[in-house]
Amino acid sequence: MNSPVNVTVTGAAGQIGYALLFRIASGQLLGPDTPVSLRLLEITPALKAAEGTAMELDDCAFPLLSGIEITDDAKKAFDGVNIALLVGARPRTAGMERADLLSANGGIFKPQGEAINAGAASDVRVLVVGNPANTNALIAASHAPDVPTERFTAMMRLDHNRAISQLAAKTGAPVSDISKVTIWGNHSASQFPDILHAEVAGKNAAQTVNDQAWYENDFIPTVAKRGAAIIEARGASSAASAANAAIDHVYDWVNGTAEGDWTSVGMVSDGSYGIPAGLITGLPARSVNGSWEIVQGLEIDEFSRGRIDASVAELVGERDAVKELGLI
Ligand code: NAX
Repeated sequence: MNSPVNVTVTGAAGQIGYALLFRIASGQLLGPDTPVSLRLLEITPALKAAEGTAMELDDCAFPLLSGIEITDDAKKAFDGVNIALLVGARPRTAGMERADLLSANGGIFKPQGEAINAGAASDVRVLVVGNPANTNALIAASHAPDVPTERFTAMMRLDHNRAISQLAAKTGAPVSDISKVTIWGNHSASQFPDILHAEVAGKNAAQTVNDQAWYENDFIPTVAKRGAAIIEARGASSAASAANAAIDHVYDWVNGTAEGDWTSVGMVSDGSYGIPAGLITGLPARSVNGSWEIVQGLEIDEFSRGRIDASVAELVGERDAVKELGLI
């Protein structure tokens, strides 16, 4: 048995937190040989609800759960943290302008980045789930100068899993036959789910589907707007599927991506594929020896170029706005 890993979850009393914590404590995040010590960070008014969730975690008697701490103090929450799941964020409310949204989230992700910088373990890995995830990750990373920027990631995995599911449904293949899907750009409606390099049972997906109208008018909007469709149907935003994607992201980061496949990660651009360096953007990535590496050398056709550039332009706009607000 390994020694316990410190896992901090922010927004622990929220709906994703509720779907996520039990899976972490049961061993699905890090595997059956790794005990976890959980830190739950919440805002003061939600501490009581977080305590209720912690009581239920106790009542599961998970053999791998070595401890739970609940706090509203980011410094305490991130002291010694190995895996930080930043789920809590300020949602956009009616009439809220983009600058207000970015500014409210800056007020959350700046101090959390500082607290990670001050106290995290040297191997810390950060996944930002709270929206706008890519830009929130950028804010947190820019306040953690002592932590390599590659350790700050934003969640594109839910979009990635949605794309796999849609492609499987279209081709009639099992999801396990789908590989090499990529979600480029922002975790927003501008994202580009790319099947040009994807494979269905080892054959090129775009050629297997051979239906550009479906790709442009059905697949891409269905994946990109799936979050809104879930809200419409469920009356609440994606929670269990988001928690599942967070588990997948961290599990692969720690244990490596499947042989012959890659996944989609919101990670810092090194300038590959003409995406400005320093932006946190969806990219095709493999986890090698515990670090994400951008998959290189993919051919980008004209259609893909336009879609990638449009989503990247949105990210540049968000980055410029947070720069103007003094948040990075
Ligand atoms: P909830 O509103 O249910 O929960 C959010 C929790 O965060 C609340 O309990 C709140 O008290 C807490 N919180 C707020 N500020 C905090 C702070 N400074 N420190 C600690 N906790 C804080 O939202 P939920 O449905 O759980 O969604 C959480 C976030 O995930 C939202 O921003 C949402 O937009 C985002 N999502 C991101 C996805 C992705 O793929 N990247 C998909 C799912 C989800 O929409």
